[in-house]
Amino acid sequence: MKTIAENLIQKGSFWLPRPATQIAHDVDTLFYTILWFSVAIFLAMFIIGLVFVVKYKRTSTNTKAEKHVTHNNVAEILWTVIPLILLMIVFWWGYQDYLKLSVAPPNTMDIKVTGKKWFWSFNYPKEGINTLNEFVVPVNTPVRLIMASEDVIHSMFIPNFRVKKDVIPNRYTTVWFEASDIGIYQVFCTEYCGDGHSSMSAILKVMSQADYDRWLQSNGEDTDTPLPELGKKLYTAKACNTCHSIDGSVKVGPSWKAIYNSDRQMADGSSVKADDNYIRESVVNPQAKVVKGFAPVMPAYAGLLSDREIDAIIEYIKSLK
Ligand code: HEC
Ligand SMILES: [Cu+2]
Repeated sequence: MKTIAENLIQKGSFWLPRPATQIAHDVDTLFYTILWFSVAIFLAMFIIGLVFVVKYKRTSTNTKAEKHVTHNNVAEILWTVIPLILLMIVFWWGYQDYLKLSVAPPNTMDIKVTGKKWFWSFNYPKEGINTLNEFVVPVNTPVRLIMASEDVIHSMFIPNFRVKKDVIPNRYTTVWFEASDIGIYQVFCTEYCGDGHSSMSAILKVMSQADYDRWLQSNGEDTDTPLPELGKKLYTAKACNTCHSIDGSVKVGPSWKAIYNSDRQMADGSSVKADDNYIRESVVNPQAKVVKGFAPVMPAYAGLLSDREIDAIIEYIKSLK
């Protein structure tokens, strides 16, 4: 299974990350054709220019430089028609690839995607599985993402697949892909969406059909990792780190350092002990008790984290002394 680093950097070219869908290969072929063609034309023009500068240099002995040409029909038609033909070829070729990228085949597996400041949530409608910042698809299967935003404009970008589409509030946009390589891929948000934009990334795991079925059966849950370790993973995987530090520094939300079992001051003047139930409620329904000095901007994670995952986060917060 190829890692993110291999897919994005090591196994890519100087220009582009490693392609992992058929359409990515098609897009690259067009890109490299235009690139090297442009380089060839640039070099040819440059060399011809140089030759002319030398050949037609005005000197007392060079008589060729005397003739001043103002007009040449044949040359003008050629330098209009040839670039026109080249541009039409590029347009037609690009249009064909664009159609392939835009029109999904009829039998796709659909996943609902929600972009939200600052994480991605994925919903498998048939299986009833919800995941956060990580999703899984089988290899060699056409997959369609039906996407919407709950707040501002975000944008879904999977570099290895060469698919990118804005994710907009109040309407659905879609992208589709068919991964041809098993591996772990990085997903980015490519529309600046506020403070946490740079950490608004997700992971896409492409698995064999058998592994994918096993993942579905375990309901997409990680049941192997011990709780505190899982909690540490979830801290970044579920985007808590975009708003909460673990070193005492204040970000959008309070730091988690040493909050366990401490007395928390609420905005309404009351004081609450940060025990397991308080933490659980803060995650599932953050607006129930809002910490003093902070805006009630934490998204509710109800339905997005399993009980085991919430337990893991509580264990992790306990360990931050
Ligand atoms: C968009 C920013 C944001 C994200 C993402 C976020 N939080 Fe929060 N969180 C806040 C803010 C702001 C507060 C304080 C206001 C409040 O209590 O609602 C808070 C409060 C809390 C508290 C209470 C802390 C205290 O000092 O009493 C806990 C526990 C908590 N969040 C857990 C989490 C967990 C777990 C995650 C990830 C699964 C998470 N948060 C993701 C913004 C965020
Ligand atoms: Cu975003």
